[in-house]
Amino acid sequence: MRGHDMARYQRIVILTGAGISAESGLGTFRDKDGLWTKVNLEDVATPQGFRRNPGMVHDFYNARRQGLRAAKHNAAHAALARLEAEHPGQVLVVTQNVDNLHEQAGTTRLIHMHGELAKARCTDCTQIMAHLDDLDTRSLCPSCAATGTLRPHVVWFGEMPLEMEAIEEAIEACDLFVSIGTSGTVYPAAGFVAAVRRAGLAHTVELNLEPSDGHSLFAERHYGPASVIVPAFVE
Ligand code: BV8
Repeated sequence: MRGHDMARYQRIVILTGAGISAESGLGTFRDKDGLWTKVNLEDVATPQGFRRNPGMVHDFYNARRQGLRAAKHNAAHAALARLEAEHPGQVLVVTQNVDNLHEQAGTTRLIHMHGELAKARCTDCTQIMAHLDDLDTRSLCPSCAATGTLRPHVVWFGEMPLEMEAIEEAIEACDLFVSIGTSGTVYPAAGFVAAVRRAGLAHTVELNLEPSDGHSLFAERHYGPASVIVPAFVE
């Protein structure tokens, strides 16, 4: 693939999914061996599952926090951080990932629409706090006089993703939309490319290991490992 003349674009929105972190050793969700083939998502990634069995949900996220503590960003995250450095204020990364590999690579204009594994939130007062240590059912909120308990600061199925207004605004105004390492199965993120097309302003690109569910909606597509195709695309 030839590199793109990225100088043509002034408002770049990049949507990332689990595939960008796969080569950093963090499992994806729906691939063969993906997380959702090992656990039932209704049990561990819904508010109902947490109400039924909070201990099991904490175990699931504690194991993923442990993976995160060891994980290093890869060449794809690094390429996006360089892109932002070269186009200050013009690149917004919207990630569905709860890992922290974009910030580790140096990306600063970043929205974590599905929350962050390295944070916890009080079930009572909703205060959000940095928390990369394990959580359990006795983890108390330090800010509401220790009456509330903590939950992972992640968006579960049936909950509203974060910062949707800012995302929708960026999507409607962008002139380049690039989707990286996502299967295009979880809404509302899976609907972003259609929204970009409705706005009619942007070139649309899919970079993934294989065609996603919505691949035919992208004007340009490249397939291969993110660590290879993302640097090739942005440089
Ligand atoms: C909402 C966070 C509104 C925590 C996650 C029909 C029935 C029932 C429900 C729905 C429905 N239609 C829509 C819904 C709603 C639902 C939904 O979309 N369900 C789907 C499954 C049908 N969505 C929601 O509930 C969302 N909220 O709609 O709110 C609302 C609210 C209240 C009341 C009314 C309305 C909330 C969704 C958030 C879910 N949270 N998890 C956690 O991580 O534990 S989702 C989970 O999937 C992950 O977070 C992940 O980010 C997300 C997307 O997955 P991907 O990142 O795409 O990963 P995946 O494994 O699927 O794909 C990986 C891709 O990478 C593959 O294509 C693969 O080929 C590629 N790849 C692999 N290796 C590489 C690679 N690419 C490049 N290089 C490689 N090396």
